[in-house]
Amino acid sequence: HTQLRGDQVVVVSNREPYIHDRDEDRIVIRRPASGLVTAVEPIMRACSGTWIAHGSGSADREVVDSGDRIAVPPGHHDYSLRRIWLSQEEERGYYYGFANEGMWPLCHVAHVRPIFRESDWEAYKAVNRRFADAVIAEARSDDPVVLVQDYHFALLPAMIREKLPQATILTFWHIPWPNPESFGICPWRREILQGLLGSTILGFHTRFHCKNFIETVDRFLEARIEHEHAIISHGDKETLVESYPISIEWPHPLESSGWPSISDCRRRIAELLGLAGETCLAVGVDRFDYTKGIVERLHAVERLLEKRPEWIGRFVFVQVASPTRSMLDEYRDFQGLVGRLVDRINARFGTLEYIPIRLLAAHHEHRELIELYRAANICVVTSLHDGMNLVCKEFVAARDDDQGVLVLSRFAGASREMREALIVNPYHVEETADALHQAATMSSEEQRERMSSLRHTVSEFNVFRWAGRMLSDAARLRLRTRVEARV
Ligand code: ADQ
Repeated sequence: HTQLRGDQVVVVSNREPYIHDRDEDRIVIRRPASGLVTAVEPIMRACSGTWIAHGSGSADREVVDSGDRIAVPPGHHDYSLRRIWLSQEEERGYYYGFANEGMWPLCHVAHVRPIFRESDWEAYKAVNRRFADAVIAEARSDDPVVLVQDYHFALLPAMIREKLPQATILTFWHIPWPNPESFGICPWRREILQGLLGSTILGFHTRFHCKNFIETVDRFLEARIEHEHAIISHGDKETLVESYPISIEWPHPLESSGWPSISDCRRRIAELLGLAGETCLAVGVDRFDYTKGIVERLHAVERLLEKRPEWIGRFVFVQVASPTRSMLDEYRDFQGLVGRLVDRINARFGTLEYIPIRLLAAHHEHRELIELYRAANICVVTSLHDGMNLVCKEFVAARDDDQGVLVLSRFAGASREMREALIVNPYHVEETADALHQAATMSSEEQRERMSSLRHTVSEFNVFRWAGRMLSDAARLRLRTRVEARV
């Protein structure tokens, strides 16, 4: 990040990296289950700057100073977190409404119909305006570097650009971008595209999403597109559309303090879940979201037990799912549906001693997830559509023994890089069930070959590389703007 030394970096995201909650007379600090925070926090720790986010914890207001700021991480104080307070109404319209009932299903094309309410759109615009005002108030110069995160803030880049024309605005879209036909159903498609084109750089995880975005602009806006360099000119402004596959920290921050041995992890998890000695353990870790393919993977487990009864009593699948967006019917209904499906499969194949599927519907600490990843024989990621997916990378990072098999959906951005996984179409139950069997019977040599190659990829293309590439592109464009201004 040295190329931006001396420049001010401001991050905007909906979710905060640290949440302060009141637990009777104590304040507890939580880290949210979010791929975005996992990915962006290391940059902020390295650059020290300001992170602007929605203050959502019950004790958040008690710990900030009069500027609504707090130095984080707790005990380290590397950068400053500025909290924006949203009313319930704002949160309902902007976050639950437009962002999560409109944009999220719109971009994931996961057969959940997006809902577009005029009132949600109004709230979305108003909240984007509030965050833009906060960025402008934080700016100490006319050209800060602003990192805008995700689909909650599609309008923010143009709003910032209007007041700070010299700012370098890097917008990263953490979810997929659909094709023009799919995106075109959004009533405010033009406003959203124009908002995003306020960015200096617009990043997606894959080239495929970049291509979809460029085609969407081509279809709905008057813009000049230089296909060769992926540059869109709209008005007098240029936006570079580029792919930056996100990743995780490597080495893992918990690794330095020494991980418990694989056999200890295995013993503890076996004890916790009452597993028999020879059990093949498969795990899934997700937010409890309908795009993650949890139902499809349960069907695959059921099919495995049905077509290969030798696994009954010896194959256990653990699904860790942290409840998310539970305010929305779609999410509550989905949690209910998964619960009923698990009960049905367990009733069909389970006995007093054997429970084939364990659903742990709760947020887990990172070290608990590491323990589970290290205890598992198989990690199952079957997203129906996923920008990237970090769980598969976390699993690989946790396996310094070069063992364990990854079953990965071809519809997760990660499948483009992680070729040595067993790649499946999650909609194809038979294929996924067969992949589970293949994983469960894979020789230790083959596991080692695949896993060491995956580990090489993730260690090489880690989150520092993601941030580094984006920031060095930003530095290059800043330099060019300065040179051009002099001419
Ligand atoms: P998410 O949809 O949140 O992220 P993902 O990339 O898998 O998906 O990240 C989830 C994170 O939450 C992981 O770090 C995981 O460990 C953690 N997590 C999940 N379940 C948990 C639980 N029960 N308890 C504790 N932690 C849990 C969005 C996009 C992705 C993209 C990321 C980053 O949807 O496609 O990879 O942003 O860009």
